[in-house]
Amino acid sequence: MAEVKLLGLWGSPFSRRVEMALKLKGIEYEYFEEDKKNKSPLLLKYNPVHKKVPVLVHKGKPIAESLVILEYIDDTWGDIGPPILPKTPYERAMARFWPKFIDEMCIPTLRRASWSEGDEKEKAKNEAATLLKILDVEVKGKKFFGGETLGLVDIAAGFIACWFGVMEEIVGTQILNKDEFPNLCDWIEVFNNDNFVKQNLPPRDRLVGKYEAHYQAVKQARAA
Ligand SMILES: N[C@@H](CCC(=O)N[C@@H](CS)C(=O)NCC(=O)O)C(=O)O
Repeated sequence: MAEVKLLGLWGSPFSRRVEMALKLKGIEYEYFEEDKKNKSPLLLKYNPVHKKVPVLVHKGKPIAESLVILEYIDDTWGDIGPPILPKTPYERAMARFWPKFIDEMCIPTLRRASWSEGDEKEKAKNEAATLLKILDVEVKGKKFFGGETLGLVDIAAGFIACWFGVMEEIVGTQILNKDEFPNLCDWIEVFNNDNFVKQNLPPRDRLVGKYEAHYQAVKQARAA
């Protein structure tokens, strides 16, 4: 039995974070693809609270929530591969602050800005622009959020670099554009073209198909 197992979903930005961290560290793991509509007994057993992927199982012990898992990986295999979190207390605090901002504020707003309609959509688009501007200022003058190398904040912000771009393409918005967010767009280019990152993002055409189907389903539900 593998010492490290990952229960994930190929198109999930959260399980991709964990895959990226494991690969960055060079940790071997056994991957189990879940089915959202038919969750495995393993997932229900190991993440009874949220019943969501990703779940990392290390030596039989489960860890849920992607950001918690990323820290666990860095703590457990700290001396293997590049660090995911910085070393000093202040830098570590900041490296935790931004992913929380991304998960609690940016991702829900960017989703609403994409999938909602009418007034709700317009309101979400404005809110999204305000939040993206904050990240644009934060990344100004840096290659990655943490400096010269890929770290926790970049891995967490992958949703903005990859998934949100696909969502914008499907719904026909251009909230994230170079004129308004030049620094964030530069970071996206660096992130998406990084050789390591590229190998660990979902295939774009498959993601387009998944989100197209999602958008159709949202529209049908609205019309019903
Ligand atoms: N906060 C969680 C979010 C995980 C999450 O939303 N996972 C989704 C896939 S993208 C899931 O498993 N959804 C199943 C469901 O909602 O039933 C994390 O960071 O791990």
